[in-house]
Amino acid sequence: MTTVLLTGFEPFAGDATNPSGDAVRRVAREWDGPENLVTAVLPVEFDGARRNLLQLIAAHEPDVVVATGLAGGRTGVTIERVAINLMDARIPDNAGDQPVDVPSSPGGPAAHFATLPVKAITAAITGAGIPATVSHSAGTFVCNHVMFTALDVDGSRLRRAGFVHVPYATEDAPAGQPSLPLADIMSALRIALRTALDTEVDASYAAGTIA
Ligand code: PCA
Repeated sequence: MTTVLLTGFEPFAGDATNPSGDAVRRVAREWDGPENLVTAVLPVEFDGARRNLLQLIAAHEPDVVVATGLAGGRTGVTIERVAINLMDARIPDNAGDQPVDVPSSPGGPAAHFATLPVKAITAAITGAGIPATVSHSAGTFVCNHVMFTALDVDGSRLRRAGFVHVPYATEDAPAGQPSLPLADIMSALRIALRTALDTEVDASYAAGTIA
């Protein structure tokens, strides 16, 4: 049986909610297979999130991992293409840790590319009328750390892993911030899972940026 691990995050930086965790809970409630879906809402803590993720992967041996988090200020869903081996926290995490210029994995490679079909996922979400783009930076906070950790795992079963950043949910967005309805964020995550499961070879089209 194919197993997929989908994660979101708890709220952080003073926000009352985090649309990634809220959407993941909803996707879990409505999942009707046929694959086995495991979901978790991770703490926004460098150490805690890494530990949780590694435990989940060891316990459930997923074939596919899709981690998600909030990127407040972005206008659409962004499919991350690369995780870098660097923690540089502008604010403390929810445990009070603020690593600066510390590698996610000492001695590891400088970066990992997502092994999800990022362009096929982006095209499928856009095709459903939800704004989505490929992103070339997952930042240097806990989300990038989790993405790097997932891609750094020496998992015999793990076939594909990556990260999806979502914007604020319209229901909870701070004034003036771009957002999407939580229902659209949830649909985007469902499409990302389905595409990651069903697409063998990624799409190829220009999705780069000049700067
Ligand atoms: N977003 C943060 C961490 C948790 C979350 O939802 C990030 O982008 O690193």
